Amino acid sequence: IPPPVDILMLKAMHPDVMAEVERHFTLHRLDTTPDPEAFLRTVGPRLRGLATGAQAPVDRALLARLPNLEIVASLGVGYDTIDTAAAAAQGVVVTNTPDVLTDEVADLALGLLLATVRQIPQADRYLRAGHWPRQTYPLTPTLRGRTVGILGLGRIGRAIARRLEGFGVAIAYHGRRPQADVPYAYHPSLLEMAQAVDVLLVVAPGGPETNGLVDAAVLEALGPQGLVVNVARGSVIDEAALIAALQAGTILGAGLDVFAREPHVPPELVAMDHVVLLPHVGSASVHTRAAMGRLVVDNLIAWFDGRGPLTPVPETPWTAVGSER
Ligand code: 8YV
Repeated sequence: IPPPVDILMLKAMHPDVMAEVERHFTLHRLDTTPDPEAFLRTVGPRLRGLATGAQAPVDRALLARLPNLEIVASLGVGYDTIDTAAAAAQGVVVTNTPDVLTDEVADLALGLLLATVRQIPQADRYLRAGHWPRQTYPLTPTLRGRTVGILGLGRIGRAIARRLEGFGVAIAYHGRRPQADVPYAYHPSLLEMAQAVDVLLVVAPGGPETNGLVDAAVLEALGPQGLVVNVARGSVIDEAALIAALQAGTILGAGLDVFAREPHVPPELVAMDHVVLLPHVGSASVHTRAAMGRLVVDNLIAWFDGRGPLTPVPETPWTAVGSER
């Protein structure tokens, strides 16, 4: 029987994920090792797999310390913190956890949109503060009559659009290319879409290609009734421009699940009452996080059983036969 495969974890993951990894492999934790430098020097060359949550970056420097690494199994659909080019160059396959979180994130996006436009958290705070007996809550803006523009019509964007169909709003989208099989209006330019809609729902992946895509001009084009909802990555929006637009009333409000420098949330946002702020909880239900964790472990098991990765990312295409345990 070959010795168990050595797997590295950068930070603690969900206890169930860690238990499952330990059931099949030898688990090493970088965050609890007293001398990470010495650990990487001595154990680094033995490590063949890496399991990670998206928060801990997997960069070129780290990959270089793991010369015999075969697979990075990442928890989450987004993998902008992983240097996939460096991984590909090193022959390392990267996997993410698509599909299993699509409906959960889409549900949250709709909840956040409704919370933002109808001021649900604000109304809750109003009631708890005891204001209701003195005065009814002020009338709110509405979703009625709006056109929602989806930035990034991928798996999650489509799931959001399907839900929006039930809400009776007009739907438009922007992405790199039009998609033949959807009935929604395609805008080749984000700026032009922003002019045509009054809700901008951000679902595009993070990374250099989308960095700061939603800038001051796009926000201004949304107009004074405009709402921004972001369930993707904080980096897709120019956060300073968003704060300025919210302060100036260039747009009406925002619902944000993600921020540029998590878990840091700019105090300017916290101070404003016309924004709804969530601590990156899009996929964070017990049910969905369990499914995501399962898929991380299943990717590792499949790979080391020689079956190849289950859900490799396109940047590290997998063609050869996987490694055997
Ligand atoms: C998680 C996410 O918060 O899937 C993603 O891209 O942002 C979330 O599901 C994160 O990946 C967990 O580490």
